[in-house]
Amino acid sequence: MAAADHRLLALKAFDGTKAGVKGLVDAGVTAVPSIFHHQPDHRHRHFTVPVIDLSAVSSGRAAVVAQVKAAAETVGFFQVVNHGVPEGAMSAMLSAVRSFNEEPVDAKAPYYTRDRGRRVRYQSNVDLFTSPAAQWRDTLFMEMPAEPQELPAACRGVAPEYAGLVQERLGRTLLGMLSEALGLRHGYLEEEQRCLEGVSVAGHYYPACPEPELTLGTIGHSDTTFFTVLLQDAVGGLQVLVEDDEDREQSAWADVPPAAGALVVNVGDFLQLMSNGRFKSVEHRVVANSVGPRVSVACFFRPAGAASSTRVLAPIVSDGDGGGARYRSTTLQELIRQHYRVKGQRARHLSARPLQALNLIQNVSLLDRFQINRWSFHMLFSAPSVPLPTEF
Ligand SMILES: O=C(O)CCC(=O)C(=O)O
Repeated sequence: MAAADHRLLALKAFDGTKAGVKGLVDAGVTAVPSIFHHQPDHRHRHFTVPVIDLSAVSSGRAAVVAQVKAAAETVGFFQVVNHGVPEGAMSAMLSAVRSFNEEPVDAKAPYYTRDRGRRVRYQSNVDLFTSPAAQWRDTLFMEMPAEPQELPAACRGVAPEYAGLVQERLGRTLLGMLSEALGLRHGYLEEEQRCLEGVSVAGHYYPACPEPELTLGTIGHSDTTFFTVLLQDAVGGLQVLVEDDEDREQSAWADVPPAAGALVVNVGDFLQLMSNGRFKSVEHRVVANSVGPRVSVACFFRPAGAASSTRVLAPIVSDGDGGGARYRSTTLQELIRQHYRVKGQRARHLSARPLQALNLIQNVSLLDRFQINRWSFHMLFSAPSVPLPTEF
């Protein structure tokens, strides 16, 4: 039997258990199955992702906006403390995701699905059958607002409340500051651009891994969002790709260590495009760990509603140098299609020609594809079009 057929059988067998990576660990695996093997990428550097204290907003708003602006324009990531989301809600959310994942397989199986029409989906690896290598992680994905009966009991009371707090208390404050950082009026991104109206929650569960150097918890990617708010427990493993402006080949992964009470914020692709490249949507990943489980909860802010895929996104400000539009207008649908194309290309090149391809492919971001007046990477990404996932 050809290797590809073997792999497909292994993927189907894994998916058919509906038990995810947690099921493998519970079954006592001591070696990471080959479907999870990734090419190693050990480029690492020290870099301190800024921690911004939002309690200072009332006394010194301009200084806090300046910190948010500096982080959004450079590394694209920052942590916030004193953000208004109570620690009790954060720890309840982490516990709910952990409890759900640690329920018996029979209790979780009804939620295990690849049906993109379902607003609540439990699965291991959304791109299991299209990605060259699977990731050591299971995810419970919940689109908000969700009816209580749609949600697993462990998350029923907790997830909607947590998502609402992140949206109302932190999201609104952040969008106000990001608007001001672009020289726009405070309410612009929320009211004119509707960047706060759609939120979905991904509860990730990363079981302890017997051979962490062979796999990844989450492959390097940027987010198809306006912005993302991430809650992580104390285990660690999140890394951000820090680029060297002088020499992009020197880019390397830097840890985003858990900080007590903090939430991690990152700019997504949509905001990079709308900000005309002033704000950066940066690649990040999660390394696998022999310690675990690790639990994290991402709140993704992206357009909501039935018509969202045809919504057109366009630059709303001049670029930082007073120039015109750096990106062409595009629909959300097209951005997401490209997101998957770039992700697939990158992963395939990495597994074929690791080092040479690493430099070439990792220097290309999704939004390079939409740039105007710059050399386009069209030839590199002229792969056939992929079906459009509704989940990102
Ligand atoms: O688990 C994490 O820390 C990161 C998850 C992530 O990157 C994502 O959900 O897009």
